[in-house]
Amino acid sequence: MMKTNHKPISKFLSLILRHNPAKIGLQLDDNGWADVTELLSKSKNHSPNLDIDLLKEIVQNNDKKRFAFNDDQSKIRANQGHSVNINLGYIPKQPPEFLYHGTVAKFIDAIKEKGILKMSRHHVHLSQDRETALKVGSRRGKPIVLTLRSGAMHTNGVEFFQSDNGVWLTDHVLPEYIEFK
Ligand code: HQG
Repeated sequence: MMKTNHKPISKFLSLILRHNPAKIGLQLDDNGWADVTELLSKSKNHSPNLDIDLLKEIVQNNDKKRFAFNDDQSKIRANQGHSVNINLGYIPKQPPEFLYHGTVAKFIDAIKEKGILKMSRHHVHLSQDRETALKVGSRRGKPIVLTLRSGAMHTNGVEFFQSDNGVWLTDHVLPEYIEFK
């Protein structure tokens, strides 16, 4: 049997649950949760095929575990990547000695000057391994992977968090912690 292409619906859910719930008249609570029944009914015009079974399949099989249900599956939220202001309740966590950031050549001069900024997201997103950072960078062209001295940052008082799907988050990475070779 051919596997359904979930990508358009996953993109639609990312847009609604991370950036623009008002597009379908939905409200997220302070912690980013949307009511599942409401999400489904309000999505009808935009995504007619979306029903509870498909939603469950997407939550379970999404390549990056972008979404999560609460315990009784009455609510859903995005695990990270929001631009709307919500509190995901992350607890600070000690990062590994090194983390990685995938980017492209055209940003390197600005990063040398200002460090890695969160741009339109709530946090700078960092990867646990080079392979993941390569994929992140490839979204924008020929990838460059920067190695970050996250252990030293943490020792010097910078907070890190880890999202439910394993992405490391921090507020800002100063140039002095980045290896540019
Ligand atoms: C760059 C995807 C100029 C930064 C991915 C990046 C990830 C600067 C871009 C997640 C800069 C921001 C996050 C500075 C940083 N000057 N450019 N000072 N500092 N940049 O998309 O890390 O599919 O907001 O290098 O897989 O690329 O959404 O961040 O190129 O996990 O689930 O500014 O998004 O996951 O881009 O990606 P983004 P990102 P999802």
